[in-house]
Amino acid sequence: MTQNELEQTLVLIKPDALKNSLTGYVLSQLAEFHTHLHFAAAKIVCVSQMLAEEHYAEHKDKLFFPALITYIMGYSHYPEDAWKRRVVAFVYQGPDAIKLIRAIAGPTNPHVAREEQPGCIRALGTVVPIKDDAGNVISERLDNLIHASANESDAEREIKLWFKPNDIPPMMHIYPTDVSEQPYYFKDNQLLMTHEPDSVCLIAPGDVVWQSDLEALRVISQGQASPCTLKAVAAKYLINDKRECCY
Ligand code: 3AN
Repeated sequence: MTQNELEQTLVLIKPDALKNSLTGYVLSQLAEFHTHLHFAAAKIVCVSQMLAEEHYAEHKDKLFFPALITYIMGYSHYPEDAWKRRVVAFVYQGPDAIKLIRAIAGPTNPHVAREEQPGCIRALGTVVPIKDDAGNVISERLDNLIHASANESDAEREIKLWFKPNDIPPMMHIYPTDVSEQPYYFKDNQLLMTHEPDSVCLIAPGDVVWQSDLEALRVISQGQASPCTLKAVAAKYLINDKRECCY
C-alpha cells in the first residue's frame, strides 16, 4: 500500500441524520463501490460534554458554540428520549479519503450547500436561528448531518479523539501505538497515577494506546505543558461510560 492509500478520515453521522433516517443514505453515498474507501472503524457513541467540547475546541469562543455542543450531544433533536442521543462514528480509509468525503459532504452551511452543490449530503441539512434571551437572532446552528475531517492533521486529532487503537484492526493502524507499562486514572478532571475511590481507570498496564496519548500523559503527570489536553486523551476512554453520559 502507498502512503496515499493509507489516508484515513473521521466521519460522524450526527443526531439530525439519525432523527431523519438518513444514516443509510449517507452510508450509501460513501460506499466502497462509489468511493473506493474502506471502513477502518465504527461505533455508536453517546457524546459526552467532554468529547463534544474537545471535538469542537477550535470554536469554543464562537457565539454558536453552546448550540453546537447541544446539537452534537443530541439534545436538540432528542430533547425527551435521552437514550436516542447518539452519533455514529466511522473511520474511512483509502486514496484521498479526506478530500473525497469532504466533497461528497459538501459546504458547511446547508443553504450554501443547496445553492452551490445540489445533491451533496449537506444540501439536505437545515439552518436554525440562535436567539438571545430577548429573542434577537445572534447566530445560527448548522444542522448539516455529517462531520468529515477537513485535513490530515484534523483527521489524526479527531481519529485519536474518538477511537482507541483496538477499535481499529491492527493492519489498518496508521498512527504509532505503544503498550502502557503503568495505569492511569482520572477523577475530577485530574490525572492520577494510583487508584482512588470514584476514579476511572483510563489505561491499565498492558493496554495498547496511541503513542501520542502516552507521551501526553507522561508530560501531564510531570506537571508540564502538553500539546494535547488531558480531556482530549481522557474523553475517548470514557466513551459510553455511564459516569460521563449525562442522562
Ligand atoms: P466543517 O464541519 O465543514 O468542517 P467547521 O469545522 O468550520 O466546518 O465547523 C464545525 C461545525 O461548527 C460545523 N459543522 C457547524 O455545525 C459549526 N459552524 C461552523 N461555522 C459556523 C458558523 N459560521 N455559524 C454556525 N455554525 C458554524
